Amino acid sequence: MRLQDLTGPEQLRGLSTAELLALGEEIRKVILETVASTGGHLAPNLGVVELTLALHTVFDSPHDKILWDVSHQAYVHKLLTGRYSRFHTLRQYGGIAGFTDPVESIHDHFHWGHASTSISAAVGMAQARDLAQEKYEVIAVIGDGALTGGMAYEALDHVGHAKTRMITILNDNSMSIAPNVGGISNYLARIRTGPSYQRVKQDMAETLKNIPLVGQQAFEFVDRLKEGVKHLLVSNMFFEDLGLTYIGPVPGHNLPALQEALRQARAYPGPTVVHVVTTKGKGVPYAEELPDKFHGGGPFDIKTGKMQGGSVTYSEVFGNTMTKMAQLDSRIVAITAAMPSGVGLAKYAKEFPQRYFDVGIAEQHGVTFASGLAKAGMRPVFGVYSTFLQRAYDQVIHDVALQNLPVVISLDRGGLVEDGATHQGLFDVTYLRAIPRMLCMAPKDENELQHMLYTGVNHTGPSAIRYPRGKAVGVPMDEVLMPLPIGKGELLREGNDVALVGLGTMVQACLAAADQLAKEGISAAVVNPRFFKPLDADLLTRVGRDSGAVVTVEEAYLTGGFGSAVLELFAKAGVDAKVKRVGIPDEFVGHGAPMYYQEQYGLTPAGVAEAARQLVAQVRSELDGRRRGKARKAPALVGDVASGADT
Ligand SMILES: Cc1ncc(C[n+]2csc(CCOP(=O)(O)OP(=O)(O)O)c2C)c(N)n1
Repeated sequence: MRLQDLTGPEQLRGLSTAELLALGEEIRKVILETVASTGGHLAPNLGVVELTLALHTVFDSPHDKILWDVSHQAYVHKLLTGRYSRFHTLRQYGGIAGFTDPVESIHDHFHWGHASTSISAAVGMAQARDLAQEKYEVIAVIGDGALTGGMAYEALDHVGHAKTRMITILNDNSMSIAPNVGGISNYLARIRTGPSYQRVKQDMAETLKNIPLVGQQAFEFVDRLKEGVKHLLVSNMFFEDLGLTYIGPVPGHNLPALQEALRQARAYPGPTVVHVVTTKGKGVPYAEELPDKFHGGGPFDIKTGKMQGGSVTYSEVFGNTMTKMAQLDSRIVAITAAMPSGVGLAKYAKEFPQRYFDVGIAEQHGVTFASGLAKAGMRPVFGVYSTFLQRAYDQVIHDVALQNLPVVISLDRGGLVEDGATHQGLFDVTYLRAIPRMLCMAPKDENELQHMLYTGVNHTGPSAIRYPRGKAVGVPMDEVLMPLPIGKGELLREGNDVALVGLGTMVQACLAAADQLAKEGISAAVVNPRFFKPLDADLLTRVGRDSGAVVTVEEAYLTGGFGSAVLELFAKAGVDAKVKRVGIPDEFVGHGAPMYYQEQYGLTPAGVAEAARQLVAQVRSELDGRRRGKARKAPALVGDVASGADT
């Protein structure tokens, strides 16, 4: 059976072990070739080839429900469930998603990309099944990294208590993105390296030398495996005391052993945990060697694994500034929730191991842990992706802002990202600016980012800085870090027909739009607000009054966002100006290169120029109308202008 002929997992069930393993090798090849050209999650998927084959041969998807935690490791599942022909479009605009998505397949049950949710959702489905007196299996597949997230424990606590029939597969490769951390991780390591697992692994390796097998030999082989797997049922205090039956550890690249363990789990009436030991990056030497680097990322050279280098990124500037600040100030400490490389803290971690904390995939704990550090005199900086901070919203409000503690939250990936709706950093402006006392900043370039970080750590209360993914602007960097005046923006360009106010890096689009408009005889002011809380009321009301037409631009949701803040300010100050807001409307934004969405939503120089043109035309025509006495005296118009760019 070739992958191209496979239309669904039901076809797998008649295949021999040798045929399935051959299919597995083809899957590895397809994933490697595709991810090398599209980017994506390589190592996690290479590690679950045999596990996914076992799941789809023992269970009957979609009748049985397989839920992938995070779901970045679901490429094999996608290939086995009829998506081979479109797989080359992985993560491209309009193509196959990088995560599971029910819109894409009946074999996918959730469109998610945040960690530690699968056991909660699985126990919910299992309880619903029981209430409806239906019969199917619910299986949550969760990595040891995702098992560091608190919600996974809340769910296990519930499962053990509810005694609901469901299977949790713990895919233990000892890695989160970086090497996994924490007490539970150490506990799993002790099981993996314990004598009983080592013996079983050895026995099975010997047995497997006999593959491919036929006839009587094959039966004997399976019998021996069953014997072997029986020894796997070692007592496991942690899971068993919670009320779950533990099976494992199972060698995760041994297909018959996996199948046997899954069958055993299926035969149990109550909740079970199957502990599977896998190798992240399995089968591709450079991915096995550097599973961290090949966890997820951009395209690379398939022969060497070399990724393209490039200009400096905002994450690197964050990391470099942290190092610089830590050298000057012994109170500086850095926190990450399992993303040391992603947020740019890897180098800092080497230089300041004592003042660096990887808390695991535990954003909630990370924020409250920071509050403790701040309370006791430190200046904690939590480097976190915008989308993952959503997890810790109450902790930011209740444990940091309400306590008025000097915690800096540095939000990377604020704005559009390739990964799609699960990972877009588009809510942060809205959710941060709603919090009293929160100082909210967005830099126009990397030089401003370093000064904002310095401003944050020297501020007496909570602060947040949001900046986008990827390449910085490429401006020269000041040697000396300086605190910025709180709540003060900068007027970058004078102009009296319209004011363009871009939040963060949208300032760059506004500057380019102003150049274009100047050629057309429209004089545009450009404002860098720097702070989206507090706003620079003096500057914004002045440009509003001077031009009577303001375009706000933000790579964030319009609902309650920066443009809304400007409208609130103008309403309060009685500024008679038309405001047109350019940003993301009230819908989820899919996967694919951010530039496609920037174009769609008008977040480009051309889009901003067009919004300004329309606004200026409207202001001029109303003025003309009034002059000609055709219009009745218009009431002061403060608010949105109906337009395509502001829906
Ligand atoms: C709430 C949250 N924080 C951070 C991440 C980023 N992230 C994606 S996968 C991953 C590591 C997951 O490790 P594990 O569950 O062991 O899966 P593996 O990739 O090792 O198979 C992390 C930290 C996330 N998806 N969700």
